[in-house]
This record gives sequence, structure tokens and C-alpha cells, in this order.
Amino acid sequence: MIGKLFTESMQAPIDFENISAEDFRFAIVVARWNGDLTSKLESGAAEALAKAGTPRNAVEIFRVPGAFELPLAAMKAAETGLFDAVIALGVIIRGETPHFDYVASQASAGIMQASLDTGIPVMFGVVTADTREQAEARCGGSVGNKGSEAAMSAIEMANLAREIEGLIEGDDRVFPHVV
Ligand code: INI
Repeated sequence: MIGKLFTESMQAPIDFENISAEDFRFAIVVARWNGDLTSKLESGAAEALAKAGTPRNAVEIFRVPGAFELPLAAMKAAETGLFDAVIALGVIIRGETPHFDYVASQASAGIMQASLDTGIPVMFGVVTADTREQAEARCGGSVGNKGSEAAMSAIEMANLAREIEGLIEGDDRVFPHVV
């Protein structure tokens, strides 16, 4: 039980009264492109997990060159079966060429594919911004920290996956959420 954990962004507040991150393992995959900003996403994610009760030794961090490489690393981490959820973090800032669109579209599609192909929740903690100022605002600035938001979503999805899998494995066929 870790009480309430909120961010100041648009993400709806989640009441963590009844869910915990104490008994879960997480992988964080971080892009080194725009590293001064992705490091803030990384610390935001790590702090949110720690605040939710995840021991430091239950969090593994993997680094990749850029956001384009996030999907493969996230998939490999998910495939190990060692992690309850994977948090992919990156910052993609629009430049003068269409490069941004290729990187952003493949990063987002690939992260979803990694999640659906492995059955492990993989969070899209990637900031896509038109300007550096927009990105800064979302990496611990005025709009919040997308890293901590992604970590909170990872905790929620890890709990949900365990709950749903428990329906298959357990004897309890009562569905408390339906009554
Ligand atoms: N990678 C990012 O993570 N963010 C960016 O803004 C970015 N831009 O602008 O080019 C970027 N490019 C690198 C890309 O992710 C790959 O690492 C590279 O293309 C090698 O595959």
C-alpha cells in the first residue's frame, strides 16, 4: 500500500491505495539521443518506481543510441521473462527534415509491437516535440515528467496483467469488477 501517487500533468490521477509496486520487476530502456533530457525521464521513472515501493535491485536499466532502437531493446528485455513491465524512454525533437516522422512513427509502432508480441506491458515514455522547449517542459518541466508518468502506467499495467492472469490460474471465478 503506497497511498496516492499523482503527477501534475494531464494524466488522470491514479489511486494507488489498493495496488503496489513492491513485488514487481521493471526494465527501463533509455535512448541516449537528447541525453540531457532522457536522463531526466530516467530519473523521473526511477523515482516513481522507488516511491511506489519497488526495490532498487528490481529495476534494470538498458541504454540504446536513439529512440529508433527502443523497440528492439524493449522486446529483448520483455522476452527474457524477467520483467513485469518495460518502460521505454526517449526524446524526439522535430528538425528541418522528415527524419523526425520516421523515427517517431517507428518508435511508437515498434514499442506497441514489442508489447503485443511478448504479452509484457511496454510503456511509451517517448516525448515527441516540435521544439526543444516543448520537450524540456515534458521532461521534469512545467508540463510534468513523461518518465514518471510512464512508470506509473507500468505499475498499473503490471498489476492489471497479474490480476487478469490470476483469473486463469486461480480457483476464484468471482469477478469483483463486474458486480
Ligand atoms: N533519435 C532520438 O531519440 N531523438 C531524435 O530527436 C533523433 N533525431 O532527431 O534524429 C534521433 N535520431 C536517431 C535515431 O533514433 C537512431 O538512433 C539513428 O537513426 C540510428 O538508427
